[in-house]
Amino acid sequence: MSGAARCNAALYVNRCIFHRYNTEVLIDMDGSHPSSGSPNQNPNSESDGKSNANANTPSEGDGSLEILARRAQESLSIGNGKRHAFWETQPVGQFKDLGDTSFPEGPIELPTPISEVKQEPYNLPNLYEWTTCDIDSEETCAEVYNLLTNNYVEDDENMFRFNYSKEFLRWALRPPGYFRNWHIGVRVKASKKLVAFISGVPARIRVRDEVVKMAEVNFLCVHKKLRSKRLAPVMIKEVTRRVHLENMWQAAYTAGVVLPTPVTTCQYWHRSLNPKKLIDVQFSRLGARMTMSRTIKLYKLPGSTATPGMRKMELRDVPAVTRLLRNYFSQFVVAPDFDEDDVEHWLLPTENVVDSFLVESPETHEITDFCSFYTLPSTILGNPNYSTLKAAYSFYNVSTRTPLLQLINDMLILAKQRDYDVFNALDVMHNETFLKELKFGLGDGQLHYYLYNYRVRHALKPSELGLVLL
Ligand SMILES: CC(C)(COP(=O)(O)OP(=O)(O)OC[C@H]1O[C@@H](n2cnc3c(N)ncnc32)[C@H](O)[C@@H]1OP(=O)(O)O)[C@@H](O)C(=O)NCCC(=O)NCCS
Ligand SMILES: *[C@@H]1O[C@H](CO)[C@@H](O)[C@H](O)[C@H]1NC(C)=O
Ligand SMILES: *[C@@H]1O[C@H](CO)[C@@H](O)[C@H](O)[C@H]1NC(C)=O
Ligand SMILES: *[C@@H]1O[C@H](CO)[C@@H](O)[C@H](O)[C@H]1NC(C)=O
Ligand SMILES: CC(=O)N[C@H]1CO[C@H](CO)[C@@H](O)[C@@H]1O
Repeated sequence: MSGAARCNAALYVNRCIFHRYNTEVLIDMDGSHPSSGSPNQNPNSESDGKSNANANTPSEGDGSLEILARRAQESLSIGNGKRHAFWETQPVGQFKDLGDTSFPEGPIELPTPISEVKQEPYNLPNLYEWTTCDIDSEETCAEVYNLLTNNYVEDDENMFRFNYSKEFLRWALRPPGYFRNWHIGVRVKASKKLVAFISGVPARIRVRDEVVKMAEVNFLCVHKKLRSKRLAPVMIKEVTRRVHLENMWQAAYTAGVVLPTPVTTCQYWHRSLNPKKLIDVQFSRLGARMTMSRTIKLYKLPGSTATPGMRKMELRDVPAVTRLLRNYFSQFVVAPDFDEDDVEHWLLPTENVVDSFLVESPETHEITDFCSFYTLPSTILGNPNYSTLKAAYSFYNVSTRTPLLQLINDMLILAKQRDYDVFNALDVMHNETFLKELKFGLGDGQLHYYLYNYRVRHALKPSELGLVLL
């Protein structure tokens, strides 16, 4: 496999992208950090005009023409080149309207009376039927889990596939006020086999000064054997119908693919915790002039955390953490509107699902800082030596007293102690200068954030976004 082929594995995560990184991005000859002008190593990833503008000229002779051709093609597809037979019919910002600031910010279509919402489900092809997936049932949860484990997001080279755990699915799908019938499956009528899934959960999301009740839509998955039959649009319409029936008219979702039209586009950064394994399974690569032992040394972390008063979050901390987060979120254009119930659900530690830590001042017992990550392992496909990649994904963190760098470094130490192989973070909320300091490397895919039936005047910078979807 050539290097060029290796470094453009844009896997699709709802995160909707899976992403690996090339350690060369991070490490120069003496193993120190690259300057801020470090090359963008993702020539073939989905990209928008903005990142193209910063991208370096491909320096390798091999493949650079192909890369340029693909870029040209991509930039065409961003305006008008690519048709979106489905998305062009939906109340979402359209590419042709990009840059037109005459539209008002807010809902694109006004709500209709609920009685006018279509009362019966959309038609599926004849062999299939709708099912509501009761995630409380061990049996149904296992069916959803198996569908996703075998058919959800993979990288381009089919080396990794997300392996969300059942406990994770139960957590992700049952936040306060969730609707059971927003967990939508498709079965084969004859065999009752589950072959597709889509879900929504309710959330209050603030856009500037407006708190909007939205559905967060996630886990869209169609069995590999049923792809490209236009099943996804029917599923998206069906979840939308059920959301409308609850008198909600907006949604938030993310995808690795470019659709009309992103509110913002983010990138993943990766911090190696177990560099040898990451290199062995080709999640990352040994830097050109690096040895394995120097790489291991580079990523080595202290055995214990540095911040006095750092501990796991407990139930009694919910009010203080809610206050910290609400105050922190107020600086972003788009962010969740969490109350104490939301914080208890989303951030109270659940083993192998979500981990949260805080700093309690040893003198005043005040809660001053907070950080968290969730657990999303991936199956390593066809590797005789390893079967699972254990990844931690940065969730929400707030620092008021402890320097953010120290706080996050402590979180890396805690993740390493818990045997994670890699720590992933999006470039939302904080900028890359900060990630580079902690030896994060830039990943190779992009994650696009979308709002359904809500227009924002301008695309946002990732740093203006305070929202993390699972
Ligand atoms: C995503 C997936 C369900 C799409 O199904 P498919 O069989 O490939 O595509 P279909 O023929 O059913 O539908 C194609 C339409 O769905 C849209 N679509 C594809 N992926 C989408 C996504 N992630 N989010 C929203 N719309 C999507 C396409 O843009 C297209 O609409 P358009 O013509 O307006 O552009 C399927 O590829 C899959 O299960 N992939 C693996 C898991 C995954 O990537 N899930 C999405 C995570 S965000
Ligand atoms: C997927 O995760 C489950 C735990 O949720 C684990 O038991 C299983 O071994 C994993 N599968 C692979 C192939 O990694
Ligand atoms: C598995 O491990 C063996 C022994 O270390 C090694 O020789 C082999 O290359 C590894 N296989 C893969 C696919 O990494
Ligand atoms: C990045 O963050 C640093 C410190 O938080 C800040 O000083 C700097 O202005 C930021 N840069 C950009 C481009 O936002
Ligand atoms: C919510 C928040 O601030 N998240 C940040 C936590 O820190 C990581 C870096 O490790 C950032 O990428 C996140 O944006």
